[in-house]
Amino acid sequence: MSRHVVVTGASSGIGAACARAFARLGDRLSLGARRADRLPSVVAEAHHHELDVTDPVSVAGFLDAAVARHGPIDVLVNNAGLARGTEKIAEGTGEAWREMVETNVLGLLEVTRRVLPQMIERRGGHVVVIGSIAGHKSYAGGGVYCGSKRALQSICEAMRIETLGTGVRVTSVDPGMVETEFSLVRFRGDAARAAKVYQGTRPLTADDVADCVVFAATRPAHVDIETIVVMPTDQASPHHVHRAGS
Ligand code: NDP
Ligand code: 8X3
Repeated sequence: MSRHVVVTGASSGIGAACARAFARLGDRLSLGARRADRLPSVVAEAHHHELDVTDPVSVAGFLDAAVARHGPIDVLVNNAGLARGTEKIAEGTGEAWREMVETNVLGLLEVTRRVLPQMIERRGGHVVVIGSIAGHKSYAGGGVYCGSKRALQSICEAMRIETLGTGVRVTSVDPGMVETEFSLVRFRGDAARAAKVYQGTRPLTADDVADCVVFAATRPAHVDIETIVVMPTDQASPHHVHRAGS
C-alpha cells in the first residue's frame, strides 16, 4: 500500500534522490525546501511546499498542508542540513555555528516533534535521520558540524527509548562523502574549492544514500535498522581519502 513520505530539504542532493526513490515505489510524497521552485522538477506529482526548518511557523505550515493533501505521515525523512565554513573553534564568530545548529539540530527537532505524536497515536511510523560520518569522527574545522551530527545520534537513541512499544521506528543513515551541493554550500558558492573535495576520488552519489534510506524503510514493521554507516570505498574516515595518484 502506498505510504505518505515527507522529505525535508528535497530541492537538492540526497533529499531529491530520496524523493525520486520513494516515488518509484509508488508512495505519496510531500517535499519541502526553501527553494520550493525546484521541487516540481524533482518529482512532478508530489505535494510541493516551501519549508524553512529553522522557522517554526514555516514548519507548521508545511506539515499542515502535507497532512491535508496526503493524510497522516508514515515516513519522515529528516534530511535538510548543511555545513557552513571550516572555522576552527578559536577562530569562530558564532554566526555559522548558529546556522548549523539551528538547521541540523533544532530544525530537525521542530519537524520531528510535530510528526511523532500522530505516529505514536497511530502506533506506527518511521523517522529517518540523515546523520553523517562527521557524527562519528570529528575533524579540525568541523567541530560544530560534527557536533550537530553527533547530537543526532543521542536524539535518535532517546527517541527509540521514548517510543518503545508504540511500533515507531527510528533510523539514522550516516554517509561519508557524497557529491551534492553540500561543499558548494559549505564554501559559500566557491565552485572551484567545492570541486577539489571530490577530485581524484570516487564519492558516493545521492542515489547510493537514497538506496540505504529505502532499504531501511522497506523492512517489515518488526525490523528497525538503527544505523547505517555508508562510506565510499575510497574513504576510511573524514580525512583518509584515496585519490588517484596519491
Ligand atoms: P545539498 O546541499 O545538496 O542539500 C541540502 C538540502 O537541505 C537542500 O535541499 C536544502 O534546500 C536543504 N536545506 C538546507 N537548509 C534548510 C532549511 N533551513 N530548511 C529547509 N531545507 C533546508 O546537500 P546534501 O544532499 O549532501 O545534504 C543533505 C543532508 O545530508 C544534510 O543533512 C547533510 O548534512 C547530510 N550529509 C551530506 C554528506 C555529503 O558529503 N554531501 C555526507 C553526510 C551527510 P534549500 O536550500 O532549498 O532550502
Ligand atoms: C559530510 C561528510 O566528512 O565532509 O557530512 O563532514 S564530511
